Amino acid sequence: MIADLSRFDPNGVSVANKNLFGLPFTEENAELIILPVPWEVTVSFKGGTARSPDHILHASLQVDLFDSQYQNSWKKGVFMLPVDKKILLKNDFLRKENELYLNFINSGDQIESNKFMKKNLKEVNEGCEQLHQWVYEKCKEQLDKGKKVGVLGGDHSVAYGLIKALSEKNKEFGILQIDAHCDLRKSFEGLTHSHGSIMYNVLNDISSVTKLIQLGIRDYCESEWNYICESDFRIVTYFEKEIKERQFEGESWAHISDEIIAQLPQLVYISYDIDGLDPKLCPHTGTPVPGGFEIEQLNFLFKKIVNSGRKIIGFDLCETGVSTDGWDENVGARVIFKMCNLMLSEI
Ligand SMILES: [Mn+2]
Repeated sequence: MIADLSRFDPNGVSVANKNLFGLPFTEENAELIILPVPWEVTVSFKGGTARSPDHILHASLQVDLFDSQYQNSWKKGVFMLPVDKKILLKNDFLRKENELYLNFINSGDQIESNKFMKKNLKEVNEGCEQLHQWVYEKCKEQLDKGKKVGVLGGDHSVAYGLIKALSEKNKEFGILQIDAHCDLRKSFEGLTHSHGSIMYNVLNDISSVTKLIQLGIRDYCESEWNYICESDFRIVTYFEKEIKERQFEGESWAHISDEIIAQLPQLVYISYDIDGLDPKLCPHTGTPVPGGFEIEQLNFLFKKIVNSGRKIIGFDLCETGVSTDGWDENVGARVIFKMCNLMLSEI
């Protein structure tokens, strides 16, 4: 089914119609479906990202639809599914349980001696597994219909279900991860599905992911470093320090971008943790770290990926915070607009 755009004025003011960017599409006629996942159960520092999909939806009405690079992309249709209130309620409940648990172990107490806390941890871990399964099923349902899919978090763990669903349709693909953190912890304080473990879990469970390229990493631990070194180049990490130093020595970002792209397979999934950007662009993200990318720096790289003939098969945008002045959401809306355009582009 093709949407009738004859009555839609892309130059006009966007109308709040419950769809991203006020676009006039439905679940049936949109080529790209965005699944919002209001989930941040394992977040240990600043909360809020579970509510960012609704905030980004609101902020997205301010985004101009004209993208000089990809002028026709949005016309293929983007539709964001409604935020599932049951998932949000479950998130709120389990996040509290997790807080109790983290406070308990952070005060030095031993979990083995406390039945209640043991049960608590089990519930959190099981809840996260159920969430993965839910995301997987939702994404699979859309992929089976021939749709393209992007996920909007929530914390970074929400990407797992989409990557798993894509692995059943694509024998071999690479992940390009934008992040301040490696997210390669085997488990974090007993939490097997922590946002800090997402890429460890993906690599451990999903063999179709033949390459993980990480960009902008600037906060990581020794075990993550060792894991990368022992990965036999399945993981290639461009630490922020290394990128900046190469640039200080006079190397261009264009040159570094080409080097990154040459290592990517034909099919690419982009995992965009917004904390990979300079925190001035995401001050209310869960775990901000000084440094980071400018938006255009990444858009330049993404354009080169598309121009290289590689195909973007899916993406997630995660960890966007919620702010009183709407700034984080404003940035998030602009980032997801570009991601949609890239995914729907034809070169
Ligand atoms: Mn992350």
